[in-house]
Amino acid sequence: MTETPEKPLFDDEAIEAARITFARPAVFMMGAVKMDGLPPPDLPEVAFAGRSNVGKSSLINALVGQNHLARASNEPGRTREVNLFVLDEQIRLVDLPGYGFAKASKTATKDFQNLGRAYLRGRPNLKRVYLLIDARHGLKKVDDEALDALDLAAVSYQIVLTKADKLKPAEVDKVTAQTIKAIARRPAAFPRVVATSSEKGAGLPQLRAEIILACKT
Ligand SMILES: Nc1nc2c(ncn2[C@@H]2O[C@H](COP(=O)(O)OP(=O)(O)OP(=O)(O)O)[C@@H](O)[C@H]2O)c(=O)[nH]1
Ligand SMILES: [Mg+2]
Repeated sequence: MTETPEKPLFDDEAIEAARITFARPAVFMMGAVKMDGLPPPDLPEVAFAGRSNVGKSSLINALVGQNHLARASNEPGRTREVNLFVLDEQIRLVDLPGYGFAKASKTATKDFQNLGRAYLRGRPNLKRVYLLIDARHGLKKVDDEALDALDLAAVSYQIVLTKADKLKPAEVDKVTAQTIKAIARRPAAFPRVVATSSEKGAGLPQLRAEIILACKT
């Protein structure tokens, strides 16, 4: 068996171990509005970033199998703080405010987006950022800007496609391949792209395994 960047390859054991960890209790720890309000960097963290409404909060809920842990909503700009959740007392999952959203007051938007940026640049225990992209839309200009910033800050990130249930499997494969191609030369990008559906569960076992692996390294 060879590993190709298109197909995340984890053996059954890794998938099962990740499933067990994510089935353990996940609790809300805190919402921080300032960098100095964050807890000490004493546990590995993975963060979920991406455009407003792309499905960050929903994905966290789906990964841990709890519908109401992170607040998901139809209303873009729902998550305005850096929200931290602790899984099994060993990994922190971090829900970041979304970008590319213009409806809130300009200053407020700027404030919470700056906080997201500061978090991404300045968190020593941040193991990986999951940059979420709506599978229906693929990478947009505003996403490229986020990727530029992550590359510049040398923060390791991996692209996760969301809402795959809204597309046919062949279309999901096509967007996945296009995305892999688009990030190939980006220095801080992880080469595997995971297509997920928080609604239907597709891709979640692989993503759980990716997160466990990222936290071990
Ligand atoms: N069909 C489908 N809808 C989804 C999926 N994930 C999220 N959604 C919907 O997309 C909308 C936004 O989801 P959220 O999880 O709140 O998005 P967010 O990225 O946290 O948004 P902000 O906090 O505003 O940045 C909600 O109406 C969700 O129900 C999915 O996998 N499939
Ligand atoms: Mg949210």
